[in-house]
Amino acid sequence: MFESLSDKLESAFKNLKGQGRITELNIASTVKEIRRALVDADVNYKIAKEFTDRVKDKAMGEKVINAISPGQLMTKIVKDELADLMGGQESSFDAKGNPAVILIAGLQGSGKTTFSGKLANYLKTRKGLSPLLVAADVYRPAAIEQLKIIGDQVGVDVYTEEENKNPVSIVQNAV
Ligand SMILES: Nc1nc2c(ncn2[C@@H]2O[C@H](COP(=O)(O)OP(=O)(O)O)[C@@H](O)[C@H]2O)c(=O)[nH]1
Ligand SMILES: [Mg+2]
Repeated sequence: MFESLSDKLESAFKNLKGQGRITELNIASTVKEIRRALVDADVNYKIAKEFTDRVKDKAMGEKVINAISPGQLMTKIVKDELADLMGGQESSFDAKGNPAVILIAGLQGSGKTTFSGKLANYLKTRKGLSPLLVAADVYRPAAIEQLKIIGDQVGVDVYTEEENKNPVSIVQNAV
């Protein structure tokens, strides 16, 4: 997802640099391309719009049009705003308890299984922890199988009890 976002942003900047002259018009079209790239990367439309509005304001304010290297200044504005959008600084992940238990709850199809795989991968590769995924969705058909596949992909063990229909007892046993 981030690779495709970065490709799209790169192409937006390339177009801008290729223009020779930077005008309000091609700032506007670059900003529009950036917004589309963000929306494609699952950024909420309203947030993407606010983001690009800020970039546009800054670009106009900092006189990108008259800058010595307008493309670079524009890139810097977007980079700073992106860092800001992500929260500015890395927040620590607070996993208390031994083992720490994280409950992923949400509506069907909201992305729990996918997110669990990403989180497990993050905890393993970035935090050096040894996560265990626990399949406690006993309602959705093939939910357990799906988690096993995702666990396989990220190299994290998955605890399952195929015959057990009681999520609480599955999780207790897993702990
Ligand atoms: N676009 C997009 N699709 C996602 C994301 N996370 C999950 N999905 C897709 O949404 C669907 C449901 O995700 P899943 O993890 O199975 O949801 P669960 O039912 O809550 O476990 C799947 O087709 C996923 O590939 C995401 O961050 N962005
Ligand atoms: Mg699921």
